[in-house]
Amino acid sequence: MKSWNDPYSGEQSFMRVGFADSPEGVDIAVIGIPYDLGTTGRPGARFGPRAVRELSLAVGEFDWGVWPWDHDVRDNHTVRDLGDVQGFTAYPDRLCPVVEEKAAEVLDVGASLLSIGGDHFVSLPLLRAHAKKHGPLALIHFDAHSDTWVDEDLNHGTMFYHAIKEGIIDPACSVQVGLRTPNPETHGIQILSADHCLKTPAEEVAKTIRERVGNRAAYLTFDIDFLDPAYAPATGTPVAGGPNSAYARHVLQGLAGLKIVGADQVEVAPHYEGPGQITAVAAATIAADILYLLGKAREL
Ligand SMILES: [Mn+2]
Repeated sequence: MKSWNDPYSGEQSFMRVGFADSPEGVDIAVIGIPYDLGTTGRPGARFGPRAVRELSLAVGEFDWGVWPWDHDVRDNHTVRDLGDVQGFTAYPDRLCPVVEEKAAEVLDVGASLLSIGGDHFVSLPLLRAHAKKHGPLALIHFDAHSDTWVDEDLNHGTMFYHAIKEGIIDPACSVQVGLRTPNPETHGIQILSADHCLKTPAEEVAKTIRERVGNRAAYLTFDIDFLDPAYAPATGTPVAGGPNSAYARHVLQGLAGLKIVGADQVEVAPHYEGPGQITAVAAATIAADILYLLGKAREL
């Protein structure tokens, strides 16, 4: 019988899907990547997975699903939380091999992967694993920052430059949404700036993204600082002048039907929250929408 669940008690797996030790038999796996040594601004995103999981208990409270989706993604697909990837706490050089191996383990059984960061650098090993399986990917990137700085340093502002250089994302079918910091080089990626978003209906932005990506295998990455700091203050590098969480959700919901083969939600640093845990509420809701998109992609 369908019911609801107390959001303040019980096991804290993502949206209460339950933990599993192995991706065997799983359609969509969720992992946490508690890493923040790639951060250039305020640290603390290593606490992100815990905060997002906690608030996901409220987002996933109802067995009927998440509004306004007309079904429960947990009914259509076996979703399990594989817990946090560990083994790199103070060792940045270990992060990439450890995360890439965990992601490959999930992708090898044919499951899709939703990762919760962690700072944005974690996207690099995730992209490497997905590109190994699917070839060069279309990147759908929500962020205040381009993260494509031309720099040999490996941090959360350079990893998409490295991904382009490695040939694991294809700029010609990639798009960055919400940017509002100087980015001298686009590297051939289409940019839909925050100002463009604020002047353009979400449905139209979603249509532009759909046209850009086409039927390519896509990787979706959502930095919570895409949102204005009014809606997401608890993040490493907040930038004023961004869209709100309703707008973000509308754009995401407009991407249903794209072949999204993997995704992450990153950069929640919960110690900068004000009252109400609003950043984690937004992040958990957005992560739930992304989970639906991964489910929809598996139904294509
Ligand atoms: Mn950012």
